[in-house]
Amino acid sequence: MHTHPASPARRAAAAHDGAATHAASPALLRREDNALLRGSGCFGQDVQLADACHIAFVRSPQAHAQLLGIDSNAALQIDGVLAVLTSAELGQHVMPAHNPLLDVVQDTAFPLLAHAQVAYVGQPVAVVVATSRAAAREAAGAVTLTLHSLPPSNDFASEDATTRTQHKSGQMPASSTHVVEAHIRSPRVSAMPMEPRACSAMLHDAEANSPHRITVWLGTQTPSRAQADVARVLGLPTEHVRLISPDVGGAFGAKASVSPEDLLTALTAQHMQRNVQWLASRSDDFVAGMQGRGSVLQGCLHANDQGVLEGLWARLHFTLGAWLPFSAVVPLRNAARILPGPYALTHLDIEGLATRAHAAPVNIYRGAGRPEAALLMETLIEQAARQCQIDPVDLRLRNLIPSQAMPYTTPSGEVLDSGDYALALHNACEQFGYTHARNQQTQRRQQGELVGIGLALYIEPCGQGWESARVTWHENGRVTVASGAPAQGQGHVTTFAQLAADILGSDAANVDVHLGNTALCPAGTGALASRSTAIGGSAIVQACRAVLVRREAGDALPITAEEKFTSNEAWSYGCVIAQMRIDADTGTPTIERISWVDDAGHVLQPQLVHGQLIGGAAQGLGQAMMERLIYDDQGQLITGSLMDYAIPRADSMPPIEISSLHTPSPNNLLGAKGVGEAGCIGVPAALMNAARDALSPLGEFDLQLPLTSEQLWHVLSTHFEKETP
Ligand code: SMO
Repeated sequence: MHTHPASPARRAAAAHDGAATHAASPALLRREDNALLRGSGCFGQDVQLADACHIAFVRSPQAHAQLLGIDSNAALQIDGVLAVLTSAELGQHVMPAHNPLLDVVQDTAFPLLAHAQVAYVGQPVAVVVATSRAAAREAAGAVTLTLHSLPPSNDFASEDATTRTQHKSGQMPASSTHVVEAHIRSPRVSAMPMEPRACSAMLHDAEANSPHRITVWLGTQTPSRAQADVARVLGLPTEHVRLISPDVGGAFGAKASVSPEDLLTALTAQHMQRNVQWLASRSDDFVAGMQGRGSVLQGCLHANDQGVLEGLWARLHFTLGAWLPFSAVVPLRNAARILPGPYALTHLDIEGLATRAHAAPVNIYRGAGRPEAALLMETLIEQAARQCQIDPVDLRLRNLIPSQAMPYTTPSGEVLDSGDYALALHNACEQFGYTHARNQQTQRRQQGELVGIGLALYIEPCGQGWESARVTWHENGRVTVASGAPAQGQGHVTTFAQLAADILGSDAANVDVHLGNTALCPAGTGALASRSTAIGGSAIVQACRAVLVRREAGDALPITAEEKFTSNEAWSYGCVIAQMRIDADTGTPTIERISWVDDAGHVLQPQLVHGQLIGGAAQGLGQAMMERLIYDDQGQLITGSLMDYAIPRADSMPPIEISSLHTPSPNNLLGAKGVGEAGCIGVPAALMNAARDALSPLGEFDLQLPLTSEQLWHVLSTHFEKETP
């Protein structure tokens, strides 16, 4: 069944088989898709406000400089330009505070608009207001800044750590039979939602019969927090702001926290007393959108002669941007707390720190620290297996936390709720045909091919805290579900409607779902950290049950119940096995196939879960194979367009086989766990291990992400030069 594509024709056949496994059956139409596929969705650009003016931002061309002057005269001559606003006109407002999960040292609050100095290329310095978007953009280019350059830092010295975290337990062994080390760089990447950021602000008459003074349309994962942020900057009570997150063309963490441009759109509307619209260009998002990853991961793993792990030492260094979005410290916190992944290892010495640089902000990005933990741990595991000369599957089996130990409290205090890690590994091996594949690998190696098999196990904690839901059973029999968790492509409307219908004994077609609108939905936490079904779904269950209880007690329709559901994290996990061939002459890597077992607990909508897995795998593959943002030593982003920054396309995708386990989580009413981030967590680590395994007959190489043909060619040619002096 698992043939190796020896010829292009057979490779095509294999790819076709794989494509067939992508298509889940039978086809379920998502409620969302009819409108979205026919072009009648409402994305940021589709919000059209009467008599609106448009804005564009004058951005800093330098990474670090004193701002001595802003000359708007030429810009103001351009037809249609209404104003050029600086902090002198709009006031010296600051960005909201960061998430208090980790103590953060931040000397000053960061300004919405630069004044006195600039701290990254792309930082907004002034707002150009015009009657058309084209005029605003043209005029932004005509504003001249007088800057006195200062030396930029691509990493503020570590004495200036913005935040630190540590987990220590047990005694690190003084000596072990086997000690392996890894030093891995996880480059910054762009989240690259298909839809760039967009924000529109509409003013309301004070006399109108409405509590709202302003409505803001913003594609955000956290409408309630954005509503509060806008209100604070405008000096309004929160309830005077209506925030609507319309259809959103992808978010991935990059739209989890407000950006200066979002708040400046609302502020400009208030200042001009006009409706205002802003639409980011792809370039705007490259230079000033929130980026992801960007860390250096060092680790040292001790094992005895039986391959039993005896200790893990790790040092994690995340380089954040010039300012901290709300969730900027979350990746560091996650990476440090979830090491050593699914392994029972009690001797830990883990320290992490985050520093800042004169660069665009870094925030959570699909995985948010979990990929970093998996990358470091799984690379070390396979190095240890090679050094111990134990098969990497066997070595893992000797160290995985057993299912009987669940719930399992890790040395860092995390409580893994449920799961059978060895079963995921076993099933993945079976599905991949592991023994057969290793035999084939041996034969191909004898014929001179460089072919590798890489495994990765991963764990995916999926959010804790609360989410809200309001369920109304109307007199006409229809049901309205309003959730605090909005959607950015996940299909929440489909999932939530079916969920409510099942509990109320109704039909999903009778259920209307409201998301992402602070006027229609209860205040919520938002859609992030793979938590919407587990926590947001449980809130819907709770509200539906409350409605049913009152109905059974004889209450007349309509009946409304609003509930919050609070829970601890549910821990998804899985195992990815990847096979990669590396061309010995050119270094070109070919991912031959990926086999994957994921456990997302109880699954409500298998087809939507499948879509999440495939999408995450594509982004994980992108980070592993091609994506990398590069700043030069002047702090200029030299990969600021899709000409210089590669992202995966449909034809980058190898055949992927996926199967699932369904270990329910005891932590929520649905037994559900998260799934959105799994592909970004497991896939890069498996691909890294496949590449290292492919080259292992030649030696142990310090490969880094992305695994470009250039890097692999360089490693190979350096190696062969040494071999043949
Ligand atoms: S990276 Mo996610 O939006 O927590």
